[in-house]
Amino acid sequence: MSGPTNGTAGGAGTVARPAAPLPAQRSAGPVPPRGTVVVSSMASDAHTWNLVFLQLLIEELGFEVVNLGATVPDEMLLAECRERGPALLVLSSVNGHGYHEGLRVIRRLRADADLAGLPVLIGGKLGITGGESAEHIEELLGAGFDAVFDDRPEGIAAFTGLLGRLSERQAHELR
Ligand code: B12
Repeated sequence: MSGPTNGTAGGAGTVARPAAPLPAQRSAGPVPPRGTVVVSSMASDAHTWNLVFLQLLIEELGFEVVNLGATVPDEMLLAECRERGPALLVLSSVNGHGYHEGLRVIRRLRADADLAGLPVLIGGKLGITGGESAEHIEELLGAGFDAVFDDRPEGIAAFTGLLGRLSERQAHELR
């Protein structure tokens, strides 16, 4: 059989569909953003789709997102946070160094007079063995993270629930 089938507008594989508005477009109106969230990886991590995923998810929840991208050196991360004064910093790591890098970065953030009170979350594949150990998660929390999201299916729901309840003011009250 030749010729276009239903919905086919052009050559092979080109399918025309009515443009459905994205959820964010549907609610586009004079709704002020709920605050700025900085999303970042840490110095060793070259993965990027985790960051794109987080940006879209957090924007969907009504926040403005500044995505610093992959392999962000500590100094740059701290400088960006100082300059932008976000409501929240979300760190993502999937390459297996997240536990070690997370500890280093949160200690630097908490030692910085300007950033000691910034709410900071971390998540992803934080170790090399799948689920991170309870001891490591406790250590990350003890070093200053406000929440740690291990790579489990319920992690995204918990993260979304937490951000869904936050306004900028509430984010500052996390600590
Ligand atoms: C694509 C890819 C790469 C590409 C990345 C390209 C790019 N532009 O991003 C390249 C080839 C560069 C790469 C390199 C490496 N990779 Co790689 N990579 C992958 C792969 C196949 C897909 C990752 C991806 O894009 N997923 C899609 C995104 C949307 O999902 P995600 O990253 O899994 O993130 C999800 C969750 O982790 C979670 N999440 C992430 N961050 C956060 C943060 C918060 C707050 C929350 C709530 C949730 C959350 O939400 C996301 C959506 O569900 C995975 C294997 C896999 N199938 O997952 C390996 C994988 C991540 N890579 C791995 C490794 C080991 C490496 C290397 C070290 C390999 C090497 N020896 O060189 C290097 C590291 C380079 C570096 N310096 O970081 C391992 C990590 C092992 C671990 N942590 O246990 C994986 C899991 C493969 C494996 N099974 O061994 N990689």
